[in-house]
Amino acid sequence: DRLQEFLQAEVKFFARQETTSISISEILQKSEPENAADMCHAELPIRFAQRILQIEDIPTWKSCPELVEVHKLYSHTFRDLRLQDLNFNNMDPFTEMIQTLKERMKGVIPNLAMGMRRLKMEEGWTEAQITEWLDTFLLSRIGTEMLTSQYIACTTANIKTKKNRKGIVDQVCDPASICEQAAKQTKKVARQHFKNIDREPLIIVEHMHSDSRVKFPYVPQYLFYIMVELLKNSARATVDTALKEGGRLEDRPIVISVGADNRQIAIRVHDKAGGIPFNVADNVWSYMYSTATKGVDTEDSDFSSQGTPLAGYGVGLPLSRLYARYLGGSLHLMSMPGVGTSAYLYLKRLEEDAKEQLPTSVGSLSDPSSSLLG
Ligand code: W6P
Repeated sequence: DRLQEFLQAEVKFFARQETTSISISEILQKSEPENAADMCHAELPIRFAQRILQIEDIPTWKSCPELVEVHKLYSHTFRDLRLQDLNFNNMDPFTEMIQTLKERMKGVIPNLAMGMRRLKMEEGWTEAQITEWLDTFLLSRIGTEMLTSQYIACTTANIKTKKNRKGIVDQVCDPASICEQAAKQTKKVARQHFKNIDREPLIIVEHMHSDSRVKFPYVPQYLFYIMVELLKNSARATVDTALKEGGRLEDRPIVISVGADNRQIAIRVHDKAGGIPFNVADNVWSYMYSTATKGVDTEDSDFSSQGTPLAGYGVGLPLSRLYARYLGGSLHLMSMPGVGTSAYLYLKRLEEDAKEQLPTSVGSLSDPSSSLLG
């Protein structure tokens, strides 16, 4: 029908627009509901339209039911965004629409994971193709999730809202404290997983600046997610290795160090779990495996996924790396064969440096040099 045709043209039109990367400093400046709404209103249609075309860019997407489903969710959302006016005299309808679309988008990641599995099996997609496609798609999703979460948080601010918070951003985020919380969470998950056997790994957070702790403006939930994911991997490998090779868990402490200069925060998670086997190393950043489910003992896979909202799809590590990259940071793993593994997380410390890193173009699979946005 005509609305459908109109919307298809709109998708093409919006997908061609440039996205605007937002920095933490802009997020902080625009924390009044009207400003946060403006950002959503301006950015979301562009970003959703680009994802719709990224799906359509897969030649066989229509024969993949999971991709058809994601396409439907994104199209539905794009339509809502285009049909809903933003009226500052009554923001309720807009707020309701944002809340609805946030809810709707929750089913996207399991569908994408299943869809990619199908493309791998039926179309012979390679790991590298899948990783590239999902990195692009999910980096954008982190951004749209951030915008909608920030809007809702700014709109529903109340007395209970912690001071120093602006929406989802903590202006004095304390990385060492987040590391402590993540360690606590990981130990809890380990206890539940290993039942009554005493196999709780020792996790130490080194404080380099105990008197004047490092603080920086950041979204604490992103850092928490990354830290829990890294610690779960280290903890699991530590317990497995201690079982296999003998020795006490206390002799294999997982040590977290927090360092910083004026411009960046650095966090290292160091384990003595024997390193990452070379045949596994290539898969660490794959969405199709997780370090826990990659191995033979899939019955333990719930350990790696517990506490993450993306349970069971092995997306924890690659998604952690995307969260790091999203605001200009990076995540690296270094393995010492036979010894252990160090994860290095770097984050931008200055609010003007911590800027969204968004996908700029969608590389076509059939022609890597072509760009939908070029
Ligand atoms: C390991 C395997 C791994 C993956 C990710 C992070 C840390 C570790 N340690 O042995």
